[in-house]
Amino acid sequence: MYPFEWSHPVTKDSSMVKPLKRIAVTGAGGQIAYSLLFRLASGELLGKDQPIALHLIEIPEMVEALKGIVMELEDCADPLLREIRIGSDPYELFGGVHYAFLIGATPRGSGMERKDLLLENGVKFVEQGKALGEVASRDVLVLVVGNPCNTNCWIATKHAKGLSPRQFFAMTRLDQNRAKSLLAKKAGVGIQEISNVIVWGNHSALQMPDFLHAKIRGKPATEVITDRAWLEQKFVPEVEQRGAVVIAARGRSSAGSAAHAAIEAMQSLIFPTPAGSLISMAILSDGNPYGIAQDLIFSFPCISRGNGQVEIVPGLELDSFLREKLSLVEKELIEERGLVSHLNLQIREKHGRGPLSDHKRSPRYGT
Ligand code: NAX
Repeated sequence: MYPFEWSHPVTKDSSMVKPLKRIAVTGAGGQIAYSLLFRLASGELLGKDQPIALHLIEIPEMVEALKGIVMELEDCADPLLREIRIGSDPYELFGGVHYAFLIGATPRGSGMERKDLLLENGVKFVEQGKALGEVASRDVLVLVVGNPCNTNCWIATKHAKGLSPRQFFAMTRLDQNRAKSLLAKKAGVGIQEISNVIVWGNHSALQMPDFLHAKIRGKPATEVITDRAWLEQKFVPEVEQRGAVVIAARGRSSAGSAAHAAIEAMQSLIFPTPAGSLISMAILSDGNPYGIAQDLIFSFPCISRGNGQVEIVPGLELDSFLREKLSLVEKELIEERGLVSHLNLQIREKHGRGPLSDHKRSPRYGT
């Protein structure tokens, strides 16, 4: 029965000559995906002349529900959307994909320790990393959104044989946008007047939204907002806690803003960063110029040269406040890495089966 496939016959429309790009979305039945899929189908990611195929991946229990989403996508009659596949086996659904949004993850339940969450979700990213390594397009770009996204991304890089870890990114764009919006509000200027807002480290409550290098109307933010106490004691914690405050108000976690950030983040990978601008991107820390430990997925000030060629921008001066915050978030990521680095062993203990590298593909993937 699965994977279900739907395809729209290719017309002879001369504006549609570009080859199909395949976009995978995990967690496709969840709330972020519900805000994302229709925007992808309408061409917001790749442009109005780029035909696409959507590969929608869910846990087996949710695949039936995906059929409703397929119907809604059909009902949008978007001419760019040429094909939809749904299913739960990443080895099938990641086949030939050029872009992958890894959104699917289990939320932290009550009584669940951080360690349990890391283990629960880590298993999914072991298998998804392997599947991407086996069947995705060799130039696939992978954006990990599902939490804990930095460490999930790190896990996926370790299992994606045949792909470079430089093809994997974790999303800190929502944090960057939150910080940008808050600075604009405080300074009483339009969003377009704010630039170079960087969030360092982890997508967690220890992230470091950087006000030192942010600019307002081209001037350092600290020259426009001179109240350093506000920057350190209000701005930083407000950005760090924004996700929790949204949950408290809405009863659910950020979805529309997360989908928006996911589109912007993937666009930042695909297209070059405009001259003079910086983006936040959590990438492999190896060789970084800021003395952060190697082999972490850490958010840095970056530029993109396009096609996933992302470089860390060197030379930003760090004061003692920033340094101290960076060392805390670095420690957190090292701890997370330590908790999951024996994941195969823990999976065997928890699930009573051999390491995933040995076991056959499970049809109950993701449960
Ligand atoms: P939902 O619970 O609405 O949807 C998640 C979906 O993922 C569910 O339908 C579930 O069945 C599916 N899923 C679980 N395991 C899967 C697997 N192995 N393969 C495929 N699908 C799987 O959550 P939603 O609000 O959409 O959030 C998704 C993830 O994004 C969560 O981990 C959330 O914490 C994270 N977020 C990350 C953000 C970021 O900036 N990096 C911000 C927003 C969000 O909090």
